[in-house]
Amino acid sequence: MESITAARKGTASAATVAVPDITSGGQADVQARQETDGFHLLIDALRLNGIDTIFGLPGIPITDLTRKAQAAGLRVISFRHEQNAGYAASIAGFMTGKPGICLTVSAPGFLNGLTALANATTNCFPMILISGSSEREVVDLSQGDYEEMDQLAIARPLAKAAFRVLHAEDIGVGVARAIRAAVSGRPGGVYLDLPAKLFPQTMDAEAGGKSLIEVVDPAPRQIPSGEAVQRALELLKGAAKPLIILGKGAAYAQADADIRTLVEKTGIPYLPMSMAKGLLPDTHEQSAAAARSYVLPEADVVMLIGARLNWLLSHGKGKTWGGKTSREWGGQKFIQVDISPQEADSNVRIDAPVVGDIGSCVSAMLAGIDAKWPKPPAEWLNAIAERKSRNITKMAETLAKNPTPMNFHSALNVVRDIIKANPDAILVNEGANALDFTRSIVDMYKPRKRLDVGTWGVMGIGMGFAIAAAVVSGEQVIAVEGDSAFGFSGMEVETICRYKLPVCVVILNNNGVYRGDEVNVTGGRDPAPLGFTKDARYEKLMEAFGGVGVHVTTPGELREAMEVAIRSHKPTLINALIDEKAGTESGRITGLNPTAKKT
Ligand code: OXT
Ligand code: ADP
Ligand code: MG
Repeated sequence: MESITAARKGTASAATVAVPDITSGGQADVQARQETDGFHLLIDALRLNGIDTIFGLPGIPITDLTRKAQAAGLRVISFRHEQNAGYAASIAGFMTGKPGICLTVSAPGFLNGLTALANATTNCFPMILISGSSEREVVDLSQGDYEEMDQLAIARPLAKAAFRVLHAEDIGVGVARAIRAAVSGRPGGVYLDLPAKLFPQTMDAEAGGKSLIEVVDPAPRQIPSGEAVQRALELLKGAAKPLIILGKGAAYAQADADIRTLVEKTGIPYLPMSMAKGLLPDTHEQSAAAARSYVLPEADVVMLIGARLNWLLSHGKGKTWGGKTSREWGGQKFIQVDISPQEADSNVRIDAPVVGDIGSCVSAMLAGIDAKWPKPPAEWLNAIAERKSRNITKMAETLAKNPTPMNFHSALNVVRDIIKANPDAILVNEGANALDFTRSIVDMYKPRKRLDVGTWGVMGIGMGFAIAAAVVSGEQVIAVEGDSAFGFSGMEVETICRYKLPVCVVILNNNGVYRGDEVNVTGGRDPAPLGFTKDARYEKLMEAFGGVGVHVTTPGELREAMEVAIRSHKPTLINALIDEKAGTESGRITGLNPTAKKT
């Protein structure tokens, strides 16, 4: 804590504290230094703001930064590919509300991290990508520097904000601006460009300490207007078939108790978006998840809390919503609770926007809901209950089957039981069928426990999310992965083993993208584009690094392997063989996949 206290007092930064520098080990470094440098100022600035973990990958010019950060007490999680470190940082941001930090080397490392930064911005996750970069003078004259690239210009359109720091005395301001931009208002990805020359720049330690900023109130509450709240409540009260949709913004807001009270006090059925599952337990009697295709077109007033009317909600119109054609409005009235004032009317008319942070908005609404609040008409609730029970019965019948070979349902029935018995475990999920079946089969019981492909449906989040979830929470992580999805980040099982993380990866292995039974129609020697090596032994990858690998072909074997993994907390990879004919093309979103006319 010395450096934090010192920096707060504006006296000296970590570099001035008389401790041996374990990285260079020389006597010269053991003396009490009067100067500080860019390395130490950056570390101090992060620590001062409560950042305790860096996800990254070392190399020129940030190698020494990773060592010094670790020496200063930060947790440095070193990955095998920057994209995975970036995804880890972004989901750490979602889970904690503090910006997740990803650290990369210049040009190629930066670009590897950039996909994750763009994904963070798209998903409204707070993250800061800090990247070393090459020399401005050389880059700007295109003189061919080592890893030359104008990184700031490239990051700017993909980030919520982007900054470059050229002078050591500006590091405090740069970090403060990055933190504020990442977490205030609608959260997002921020880029911080640090040219190589900045790190060894020295300055007087006392002045350096004083230059740092401890950000006060980084994500200020945004109180909604009374008028907006009143308008929303009136619309909701008058509804015959009201519906609440909870999105990942509601999960992020960490207003769990108030959101639950709002749902329960009003008695309105709710639909959780994928990463909002568990905000209220999926088994809650007001959950309409099992009647999704009934409630969307039938509802007359829909209140969105932290969910956008994007493709995942069919843009609020079309047949999903009861429109006569694929583009027509279904007639619903919408209330939208969101921190972004620009979100309303993005797809259809929003009759009652409530702009503010969800915590403040929900508590303001609760203040206007008393014991006399009318419960939704019984007719509406009964109709939903009937649809739900029909779907749940159908699902139970399917789950009870035990086909050979194992299919998605029989495997996920096991995962469903395991999560029920371990509700604190965090479920990471990606794939197409492996994603869609898991979402509807595996109930979640607690908030922010389901982490998945999000707004972009991006493959590759798997191991990065799993690592961050384990690091941030210390809880058991279960990653349910399609075999294709796993391939995007599979090498990080080494990272999982190196840091001894309690991660159990379950690969639902159907030998390919969507299914594994396609053949090359030409009869040629190359395999079909969607098929993978048959019966690949993914579990050996985990064994190669000292983890536990298990090959299973039945639900019984899967159950036992998962139970052992959870008891032992050891890094485990279970390669679960699934019927290669079981999946459908693109899973539940086949309709988005254009196909050529048959010839
Ligand atoms: O009401 P109805 O009757 O309709 O029923 C619904 C619910 O009511 C019911 N339900 C229940 N019934 C009973 N009990 C309970 N508890 C219950 N709960 C629900 O179930 C149904 C379904 O409910 P759901 O899911 O809520 O409803 P629906 O209609 O599906 O919701 C619509 C959506 C849009 C909200 C939902 O479908 C959704 O969230 N979808 C997300 C889809 C998505 O993002 N997919 C991932 C991308 S696919 C593709 O792009 C892939 N790629 C290309 C690629 C990507 N993505 N990224 C990169 C970097 N490169 C390439 C690739 C390569 S996927 C992929 C790999 C695939 O291969 P894998 O091997 O990894 O995976 P496999 O497919 O397994 O082989
Ligand atoms: P989902 O994919 O679950 O539907 P989206 O990512 O589409 O969710 O929507 C999340 C929404 O939540 C965004 O519009 C974002 O502005 C909003 N949001 C995020 N955090 C907050 C917050 N603390 N308060 C209010 N709105 C928030
Ligand atoms: Mg597959």
